[in-house]
Amino acid sequence: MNRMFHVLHYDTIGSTNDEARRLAAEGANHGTVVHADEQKSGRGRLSRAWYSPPGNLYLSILLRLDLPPARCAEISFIAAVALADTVEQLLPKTTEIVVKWPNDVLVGGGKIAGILLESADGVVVVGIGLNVLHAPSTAGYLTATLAGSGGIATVDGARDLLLAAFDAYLQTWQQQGFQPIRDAWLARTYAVGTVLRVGVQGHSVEGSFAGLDLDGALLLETSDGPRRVVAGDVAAAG
Ligand code: BT5
Repeated sequence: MNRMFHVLHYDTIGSTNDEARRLAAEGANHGTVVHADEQKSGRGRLSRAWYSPPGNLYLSILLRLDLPPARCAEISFIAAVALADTVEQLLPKTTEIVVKWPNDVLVGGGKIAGILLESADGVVVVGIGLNVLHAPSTAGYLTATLAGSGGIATVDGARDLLLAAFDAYLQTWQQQGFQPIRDAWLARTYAVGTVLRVGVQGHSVEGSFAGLDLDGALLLETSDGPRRVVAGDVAAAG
């Protein structure tokens, strides 16, 4: 087990992010990890639900980083590249693994993991769900699991790989800043020029992918000129 983290294990929980935030309010240390076998009210972004039956990985990492709020988003890219590395280690070498802005990891085009970053009172909680055995079948939306993609993985094995990768990227980030994380993320995402459709506050913006800004914002080249997107969902690529 990784030295940086102190893992608290729960059988069933509402949401690991809620428990991590509760523990943070009680003064829990940097590096506390809440890991649950199952969540009854797992959350995605924007109050969406996260399908959380037993058999997958659900955890939240509590970080005390003394970070200006504007830099918090960088942590979700640390989580994304750590997840992508973890998945890569557990799947056949030829598997297509792509990170999708802002916080998804796709295997063969299906969403295998999600990241929910929350921050309050100097604490950042990094919630991560990784599908090991189960994924929801959702109309018009591809999902993936490690087992269904040819992987051999236990939940605890995936957790330990993920925490080790997260720790390594976190250290790199603390020593060298966002640049190497941004580079690692860019190496795993769409080619520059790929046409993306992005949902931004209820409407759709289309443009070609032009990279990631220095703060993690998505850069698009649209028919109206360059555009920065700080929050939204990439709906389609190709
Ligand atoms: C996310 O939200 O992708 C963030 C998910 C974070 C879940 C972790 S689990 C541990 C921690 N504790 C929590 O309570 N949450 C975190 P978003 O980008 O909004 O995507 C949510 C959408 O993904 C849903 O609306 C569904 O369409 C889809 N979805 C739900 N469950 C899924 C699953 N297990 N696998 C793939 N897609 C899923």
